[in-house]
Amino acid sequence: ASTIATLISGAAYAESLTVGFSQIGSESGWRAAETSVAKEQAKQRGITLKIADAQQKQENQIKAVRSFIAQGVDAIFIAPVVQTGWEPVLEEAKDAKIPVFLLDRNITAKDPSLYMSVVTADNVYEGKVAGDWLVKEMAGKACNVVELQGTVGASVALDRKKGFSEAIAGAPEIKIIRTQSGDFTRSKGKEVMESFIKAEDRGKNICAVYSHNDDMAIGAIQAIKEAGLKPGSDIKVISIDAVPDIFKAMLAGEANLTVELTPNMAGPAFDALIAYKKDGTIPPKIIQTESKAFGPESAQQQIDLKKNMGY
Ligand code: GYE
Repeated sequence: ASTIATLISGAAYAESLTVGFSQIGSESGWRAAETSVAKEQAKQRGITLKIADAQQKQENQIKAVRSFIAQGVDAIFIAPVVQTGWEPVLEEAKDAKIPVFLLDRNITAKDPSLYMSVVTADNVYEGKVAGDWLVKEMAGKACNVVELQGTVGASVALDRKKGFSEAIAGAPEIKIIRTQSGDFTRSKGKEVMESFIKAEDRGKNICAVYSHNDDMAIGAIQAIKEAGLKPGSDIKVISIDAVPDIFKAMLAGEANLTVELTPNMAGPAFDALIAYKKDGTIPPKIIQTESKAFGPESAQQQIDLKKNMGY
């Protein structure tokens, strides 16, 4: 009975909460899903969620956070587009005693008390999983890799690069021959891949593309096909997120591996916030989500599973 009473009072408490969420934009399928899952998770708990779309700009995010402070929200969620430059506005939130949760990307702040927790995957590990797969797949054969990086200055881009580089460090036959940002979008991924193909003997000198997200990989697949090569075999395609479209590409034999990232970043943050507001429970600094690799053999199952995950 006491559990039920706690649940009810927790739910009743949540109903009085208003959270402001400064979202980056909708550059990828994963991010669009994160936004819809956030709405869904808020609704389930009776929380009022206000979302501001920053259209990829940190200055818009800072404005949104200031406006949430002025509105006196109970908490602020930020998906920080880049990792630096947050201190001043976070000081303002702290002065206003509004707890801040970071979703899916991290920041570099000297004072960790500027935010309560970050809900994120281990992004270095994600890159490592991708690199380990390629090392195993090549089994000692040479492989020239081109890399599509995420948004310049984003923690996830730096981490995913680092993890992959670490994984291939012990395999000198695997080399990153070109690397450039495709800003996490399909169109940029395609454009950058086209330039890689042009520069590398019409793509014949490329053995694999490692993309920091699935959307850029999908753009790259298009570029590979237009160059008359077969993605998935002539050029292997490895990426991160596990959005339904990359599994569709796997079913067509055009992609090889993705590392899953849950779009439910808001749910754990809401739960931590409710516990904190109720009795002062301090959540862990990092609330870490799982990372699992999937290949073509699980593609259909993953497409079915993702149907009710905001995609
Ligand atoms: O992988 C990518 C997105 O920050 C973890 O941002 C997130 C990344 C995600 O746009 O698709």
